[in-house]
Amino acid sequence: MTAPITLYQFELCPFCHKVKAGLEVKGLAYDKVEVNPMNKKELPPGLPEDAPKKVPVLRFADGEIVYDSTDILNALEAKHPERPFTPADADRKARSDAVEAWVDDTFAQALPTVIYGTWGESLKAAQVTARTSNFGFVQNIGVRAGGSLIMHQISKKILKRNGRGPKEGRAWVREEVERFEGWLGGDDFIGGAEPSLGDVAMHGALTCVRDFPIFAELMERPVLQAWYDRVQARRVP
Ligand SMILES: N[C@@H](CCC(=O)N[C@@H](CS)C(=O)NCC(=O)O)C(=O)O
Repeated sequence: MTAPITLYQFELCPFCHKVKAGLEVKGLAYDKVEVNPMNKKELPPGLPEDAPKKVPVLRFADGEIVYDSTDILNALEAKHPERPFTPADADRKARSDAVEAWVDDTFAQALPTVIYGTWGESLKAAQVTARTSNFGFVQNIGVRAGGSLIMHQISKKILKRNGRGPKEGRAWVREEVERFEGWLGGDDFIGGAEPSLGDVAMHGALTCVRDFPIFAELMERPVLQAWYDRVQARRVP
């Protein structure tokens, strides 16, 4: 059966995983359409002319089309107020919003370096893309090989731009995770007793790398793992 909500995505896009985490914390059913990163022809008609040709894009049950993960999550909260992820407390809300912004501006920027940083990771990325996409044979090979090769180069550039050596992606992500654990303090969630937008964003971003070596490494951290499992338990896939 077709679900009323459709997410247009790349399987290895942290911003798309943020949206999936938001939908699942709210217990909403949705369909996924894997977009070809080379031509993006699967993006839905009705996307505003001036919208960047990027994913995620979400089509809501009422037909409204929203792009940009932060705008999508805010629209989701407005249209589906059940299981809210906006803390009632103003300080908590400010912290949650700051964590969400940090996920976009810093954490998600570091992630390509642990998805495509080594040839082994790039190969894994090609496998994940092949498993989740429904492109034709030739397109599939192009996306897998070409995409991974391009992203491997991009990953090196990101590291350089951030003053890191070519093999320092995992160390960088570990440092960022330490920062997140600090913000969590001893609480169950960034939102306090309930998951907030910040928890949703970080959980989504981490789920994006669950098939990669960095994930197992990070899950050896008791604080992060306990928090990850707590948010996971709130997600209804
Ligand atoms: N600010 C946007 C960022 C979205 C974004 O950068 N998406 C990437 C994939 S992770 C994309 O679609 N890139 C395709 C391109 O730039 O051609 C959001 O939060 O949704």
